Amino acid sequence: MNTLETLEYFFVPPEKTNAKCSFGDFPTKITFQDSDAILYGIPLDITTTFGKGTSLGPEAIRVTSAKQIESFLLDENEEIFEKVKIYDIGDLVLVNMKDNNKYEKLLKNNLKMISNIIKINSLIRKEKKIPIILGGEHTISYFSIQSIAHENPIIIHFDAHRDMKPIYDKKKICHTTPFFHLIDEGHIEGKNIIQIGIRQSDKEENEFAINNGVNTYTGLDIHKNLHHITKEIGKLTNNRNIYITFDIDVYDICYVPCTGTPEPFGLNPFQILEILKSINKTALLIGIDMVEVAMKNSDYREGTLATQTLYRIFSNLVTKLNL
Ligand SMILES: [Mn+2]
Repeated sequence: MNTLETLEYFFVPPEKTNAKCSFGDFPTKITFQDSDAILYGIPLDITTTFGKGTSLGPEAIRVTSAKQIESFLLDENEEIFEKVKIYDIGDLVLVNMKDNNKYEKLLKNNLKMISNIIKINSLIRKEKKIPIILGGEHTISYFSIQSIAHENPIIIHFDAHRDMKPIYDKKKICHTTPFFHLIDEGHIEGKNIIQIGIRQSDKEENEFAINNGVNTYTGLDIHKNLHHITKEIGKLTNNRNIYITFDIDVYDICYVPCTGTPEPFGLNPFQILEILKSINKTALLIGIDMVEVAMKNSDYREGTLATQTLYRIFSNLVTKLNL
């Protein structure tokens, strides 16, 4: 089996997902071989505790990217599908309630399914391509970041929340715990994480972050000192591999009506754009997850916001080295 055949085993193809279309629906069809980035969805909504709806995240992003949003970025004068050739491989197969009548069994089986991210991303990186994951809840980053940890990246974590609890709701691996375990198990050092837009954390998480040297820029810091912060981000990302984990709730509550735990005092799209532009041009993008995107009552706004954010990441970050 070649790499594509091995990968396809894990996925439902894009046309068979709820969206019934590929990400972007770009005019030129990209083959796996010619692609720079491999995109896949994980419609996971199992450990979320407050609002539900992240299982519809990949659908919201695929539909808006294919049917609503131009792939030409007016403000960047750039055609995205010419800059980054994206191959959409579909949605990761998950187990559903119909096959697992007990919640504990459902949780265990789905954690097993998403642990395949490590193998999937390793295969993608071996082909020198960039994995792009559409979530789905933030739990997936625990596996995705492990898969690229040996490449010594700096993790740029956009979020309203630290997600550094050791355990939550009796669950060790869930949507509020990935960054605690990534540090605690030695996958990533705190100094190699930049948390941006944070405004919710309990006392223990905050102490854990400080004690481990996590670089933190709160929502308020960004509101007051964006210019200074962008300079620091430029320095921190000099000559580094970059992995972006983007929780849509980094945006202010007024932009994200569907995600599970929206918070006030958040960022606006122009601030996000300034921060993306400040990432050093010597840095190389090696992976992305766009998580906690949700949809309720056909409200596609978060799909739109997530797609536009992904396009700005592709436009502003270096995705291949000119060797
Ligand atoms: Mn969050």
